[in-house]
Amino acid sequence: MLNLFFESTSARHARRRRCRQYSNEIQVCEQRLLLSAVDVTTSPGPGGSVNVTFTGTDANDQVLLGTHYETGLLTAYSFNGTTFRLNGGPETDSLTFSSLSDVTFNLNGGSDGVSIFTTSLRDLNLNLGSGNDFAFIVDANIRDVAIQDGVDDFEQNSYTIQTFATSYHLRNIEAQFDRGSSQITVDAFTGKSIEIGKVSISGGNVQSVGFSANADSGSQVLITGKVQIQNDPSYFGVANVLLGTQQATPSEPGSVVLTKDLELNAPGGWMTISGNTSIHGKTDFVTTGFYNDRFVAESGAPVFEGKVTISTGFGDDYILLEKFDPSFPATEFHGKVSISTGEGNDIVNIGPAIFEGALTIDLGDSSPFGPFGADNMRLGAVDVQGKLDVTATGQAIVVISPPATGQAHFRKDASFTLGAGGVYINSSASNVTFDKAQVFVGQPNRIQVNYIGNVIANPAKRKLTNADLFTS
Ligand SMILES: [Ca+2]
Ligand SMILES: [Ca+2]
Ligand SMILES: [Ca+2]
Repeated sequence: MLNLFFESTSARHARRRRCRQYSNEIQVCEQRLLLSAVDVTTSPGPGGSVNVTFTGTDANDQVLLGTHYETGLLTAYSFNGTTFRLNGGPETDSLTFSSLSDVTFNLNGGSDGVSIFTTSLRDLNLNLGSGNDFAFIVDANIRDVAIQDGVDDFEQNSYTIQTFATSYHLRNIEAQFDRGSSQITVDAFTGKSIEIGKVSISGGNVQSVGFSANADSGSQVLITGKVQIQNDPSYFGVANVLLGTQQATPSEPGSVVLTKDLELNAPGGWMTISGNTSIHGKTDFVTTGFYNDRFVAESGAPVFEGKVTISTGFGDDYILLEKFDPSFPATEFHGKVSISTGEGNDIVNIGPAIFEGALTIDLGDSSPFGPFGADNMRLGAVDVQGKLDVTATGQAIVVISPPATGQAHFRKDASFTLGAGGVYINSSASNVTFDKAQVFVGQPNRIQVNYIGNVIANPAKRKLTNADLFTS
């Protein structure tokens, strides 16, 4: 029997080496035990191409499909020992094809991985089954990508579409996730672009689904159809969207461009729009559950060309349309903006931002027990060119406080109707301007407007209704 207490140093080291060897062998054994051949069936495709279906087992099937780095041939192979059996034939390490059309992966259980690179396909169907699966699509021209995944509650799946060497185009990405957490990421690198027709993601009884698109310096992600993320409202799944760019040099920013609508509709979620991102259709961020949701546009210079609707329901929600870095220009909203944060103590911070249309903010009801005991809203450097309408049924604190270098400019009527609380114009500089505004404050409660500094207005036209004015 091994005496651990009186073992010599050299004996201890030898034992550790044996243990390491032993555990490595176990790992290798386990890997081999988990592997089995992927069945491959082919059928004729158009123009002499073939359609291929890969059917895996509950092992960890990993398939690379693309131009082989040594032979230059279109090849299916693997780095983890996955083998292939073509149309019931003998097991082989790799298969070559002259040209492919529709390709389907049914990989069943296990942690499966699919990599598609430097090739052209017509339709790609990814059914990766239970387990934590991943797919990489790199520098590949594909017409339609259909994804079906999410079998167990705690599995995590990741789908990544990237460009490094060549700009390319995908017509549609359509994904259905039934359970677990799944993410689709699109990255454009090295000055190349990815153009995608439309993106449609549906979540069932999921933990979360996510979509992100990122472009580095000089690169572009261009999505010419609608981007829609929709989770079944009868469950509790959250949905996330992140659109952003990295800008190595100011002269060559990357860009994420959506030429049509962006829609997120889920029980809960967050949406972050940053960098040089523009959305030319409408933007909808609608959450219907009890989560603390977030809508954030706080860096870079995003542009919202169409109508923006943010509706976040129950929970303490955060709407942050502000910039922490003063060198970032104002976020631009070219259409109407409607923000509704429902029950809970919500935070709405805005500025610098330009609103070319009306800005409507409904802070809903608040609770004395949550953070701050009220809804909190702050308007910094804002240029509101349409009508401003702020309402709250509960307690709300509205602060207008542009920085000394900025302006809060309200060009049309401004209305603040709060159940309780106040509107505080905290500005030591002459930088809060109500052009020709009728500033209506408070109904039914009397609200205090505390002018600390100068408020430029047209006194002949400005009319404050039902308000106490304090000047200090
Ligand atoms: Ca499998
Ligand atoms: Ca899976
Ligand atoms: Ca909420």
